[in-house]
Amino acid sequence: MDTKVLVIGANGQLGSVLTKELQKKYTIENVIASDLRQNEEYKGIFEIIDATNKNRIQEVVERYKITQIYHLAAILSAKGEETPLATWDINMKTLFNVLEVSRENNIDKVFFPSSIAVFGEGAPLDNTPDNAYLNPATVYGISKAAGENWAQYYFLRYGLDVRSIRYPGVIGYQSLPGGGTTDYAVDIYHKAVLEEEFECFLKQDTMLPMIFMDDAIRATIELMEAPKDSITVRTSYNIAGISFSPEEVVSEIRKLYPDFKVNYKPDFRQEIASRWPKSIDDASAKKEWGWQPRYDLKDITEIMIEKLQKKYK
Ligand code: AKB
Repeated sequence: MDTKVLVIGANGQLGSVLTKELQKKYTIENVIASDLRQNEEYKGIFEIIDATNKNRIQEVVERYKITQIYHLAAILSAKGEETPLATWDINMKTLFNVLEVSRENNIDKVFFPSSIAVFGEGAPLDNTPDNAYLNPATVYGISKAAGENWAQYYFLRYGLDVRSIRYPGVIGYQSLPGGGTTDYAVDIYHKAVLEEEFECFLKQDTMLPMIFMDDAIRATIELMEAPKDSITVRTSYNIAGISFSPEEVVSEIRKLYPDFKVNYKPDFRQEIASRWPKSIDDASAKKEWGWQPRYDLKDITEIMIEKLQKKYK
């Protein structure tokens, strides 16, 4: 039987890029993109799905005989703090709907993205291991930590093959993030290329784990392709790209834009960032499914600037 993929949250930062990569892999007819709103620019099959509505997910799964679901819809760390209870409801309800529809329809594989936001003060800040203590301080982090455990529960209890990665901040030129604490690391490149001043909501020395979009997408597909019995972590895998602080990105950018100006105005997102790891230990992902990042800060900066220069020309 053909692999038929449903991507929920396909208009988002990761979803919009992942969907195209999945189309390359499985062909355009075998990938169904979905989100709350139609994406006029999208080339391929698109369905409007509000993932809080289980029946709607069921309809699409039945109609296209879906075999894999990537559930990318969620409210992120900074945005989630505006409405904590609504964020919990949305992040959990959508996950339960996906897990239940997947169980009821014998879906082959499910992808659930987790995040470095699952870590809090109880975890070491440097080289944080997969199995560190989880006491997240944002509602987004709490929902991801709970989600990871539910992913494992569905695997152990029902044999549902749910796979998950804890993403660091994702940096790409193709799409914009929305509502995250790591978003500055994308916005800063847009401002540099537009030759505008950048106001940074984190302190200059705030080190956070980040990953280039191409690495993040490749990691996702590699994990989903890995043989089932090579996967021992059924909560979520740490993956690391690189770690850097705002002042380090600024100094890379200034190699190309020497007059680039930045003001540091830390806000509530500084509090969130200061509880997150500075760097991640991803030894299990490397050992079990061969994960290896390819891009460092210099590569990322060169590619971001080159691509955004073309975009804004
Ligand atoms: C956020 O900043 O909330 C996200 C994440 C690290 O999960 N980018």
